Amino acid sequence: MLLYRIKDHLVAVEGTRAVRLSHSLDDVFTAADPGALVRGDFMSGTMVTPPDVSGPVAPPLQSQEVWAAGVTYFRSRVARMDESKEAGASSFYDRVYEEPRPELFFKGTGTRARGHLAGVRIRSDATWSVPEPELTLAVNSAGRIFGFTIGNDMSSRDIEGDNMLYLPQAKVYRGSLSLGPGILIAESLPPETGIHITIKRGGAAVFEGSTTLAQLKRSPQELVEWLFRDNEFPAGCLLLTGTGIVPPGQWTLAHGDVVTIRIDGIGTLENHVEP
Ligand code: DO4
Ligand code: MG
Repeated sequence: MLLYRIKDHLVAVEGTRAVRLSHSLDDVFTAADPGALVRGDFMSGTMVTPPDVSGPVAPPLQSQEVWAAGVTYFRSRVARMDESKEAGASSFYDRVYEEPRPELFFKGTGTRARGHLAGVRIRSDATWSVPEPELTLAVNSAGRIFGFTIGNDMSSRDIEGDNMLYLPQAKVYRGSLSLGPGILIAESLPPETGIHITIKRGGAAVFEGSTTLAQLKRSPQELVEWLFRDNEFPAGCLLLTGTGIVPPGQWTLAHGDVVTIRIDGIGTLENHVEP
């Protein structure tokens, strides 16, 4: 079942049946068993026409914070070590990939998140920018994973590579996050689940990449346990699980590029890079 935020309410879709729910996303993220809440609501709610994902869809969050994990795939470790070589920081990435404690950073709240078919941005002071296609966990206030969506962790590689202390600026800026279109209600996904990205420029593909969840070094549950350690999320949270796809070398995004991320079983998140 997929859950979409449409205007001020939620619509759940399963097969050809679409139902307007009586609960809000905050209700879902704070329920002890969000899946049961949504399924109960789905049985009794009003049928509506299915959401039109050929048009813009609001990001699937309300009061939730959005966090992100990093260097959780070997590909990300290699790319980060390369970009930070000159700053002498490459061993930090190697260590965080191997050590028990993961990299976790705050990415934003609803005010910073963009939805499906909205624009994302590259920083005006960055010269090397990439999208990061990431499986994103929907986690309730008790730390229970109840769903999955698609996240784009837009990143300025030159700024992060220059100095690791610039990470918040490389990662958190206007238009640096997109999410959606819907949340797949499920507690786990098979390891063969594919994550795919295509970037188009002037209508032609200029970068394509794929990975699978089998390449994710840490389990979603492990990442959530670290995130909730000595922390609390009264409205639940969304957690991006890191990227396993990084374009090669100095490849950079440009204004007008269209970034399409597909995750098997969840859907397709598309965003253009704003001028
Ligand atoms: O250390 C920088 C961030 C890593 C990241 O965002 C990722 O691996 O996805
Ligand atoms: Mg990332």
